[in-house]
Amino acid sequence: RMMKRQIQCRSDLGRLNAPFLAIYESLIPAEEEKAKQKQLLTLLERLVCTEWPKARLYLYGSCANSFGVSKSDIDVCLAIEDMDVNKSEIILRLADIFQSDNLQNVQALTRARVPIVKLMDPVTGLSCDICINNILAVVNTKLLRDYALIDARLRQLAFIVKHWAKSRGVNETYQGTLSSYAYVIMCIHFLQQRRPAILPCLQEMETTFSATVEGVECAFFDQVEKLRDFGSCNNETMSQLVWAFFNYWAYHHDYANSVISIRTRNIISKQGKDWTRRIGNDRHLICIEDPFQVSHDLGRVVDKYSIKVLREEFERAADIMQYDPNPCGKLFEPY
Ligand code: 3AT
Ligand code: MG
Repeated sequence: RMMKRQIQCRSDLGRLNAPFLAIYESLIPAEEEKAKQKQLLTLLERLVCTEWPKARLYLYGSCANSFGVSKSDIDVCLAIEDMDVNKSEIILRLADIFQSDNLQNVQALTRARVPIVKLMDPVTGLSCDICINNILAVVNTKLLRDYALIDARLRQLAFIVKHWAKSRGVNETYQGTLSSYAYVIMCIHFLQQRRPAILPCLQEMETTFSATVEGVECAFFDQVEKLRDFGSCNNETMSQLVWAFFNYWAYHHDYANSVISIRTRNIISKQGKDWTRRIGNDRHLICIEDPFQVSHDLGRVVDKYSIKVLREEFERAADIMQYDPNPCGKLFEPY
């Protein structure tokens, strides 16, 4: 199956670049959305500080990693120094505080894998999820944002891939498909693999940023303004990259043996990580190494049914990119 096709890409890809860029542009959030996010964060900071004066709030996820499309919910992390805090108690207390300040749809989800408070702010119209002390997510948000600043094509490709995944119903972790975070890591890895490379490996360069979070050492080069020319030897366009991305995941990735790793800028072996068999619920059917929690496979949510769905969608997308006269229409067709 892997070698099913070793074909050349279509010759008219150049003509498809403008339509893909237009879709990308249409998904970018307006400046006023950023202002609303700030406004809500300021309100939440004021409320939280009355109870925990030393606490800090951080935006993370797509509202802060630059991969957020317009009208996304925002993700907020409450950082409280005191390490033996009981997260459920804090979540319940936060819900009380927010409820008495007229925030709407306040829900405390204390039994979720990551306990959160959900709310909707009627003034800005924004919905948000607040978690406690999830600092690794704040740090991986910074890593993704820094990668996006190196070459504009990462953000363009990731917007198209996320938009495709949402349209096709394969961005639902509770149904065994991949998170947005996993898709962005796949895009970074893909651009590290182009020849000449479009992205470097920030974790293999000199350390200019480091943080130890929950015993995990997170270190990488973050002076990305010095890397603005990094990808300039490669002049592949968006449509070529979209074509090649789907072609890779449809027909070239070795699902049986390979793990993609942006930490090492390489494809590494499942054997080396002992990800060759099912352990508990981790089946390792598509292996995507988390850049910091290296024992975490971001593909662990995928099961024997959803892997089929996912691979068929990659093949569908690759075939549309290869043969369809109007791929932009077909690619994002609701499933
Ligand atoms: P959307 O635009 O909301 O779809 P997002 O970038 O906010 O995309 P997610 O909602 O999937 O992405 O996740 C929110 C953040 O949580 C992104 C990342 O910083 C962190 N995160 C998500 N999944 C994981 C994971 N498995 N391991 C570590 N961090 C994760
Ligand atoms: Mg999100």
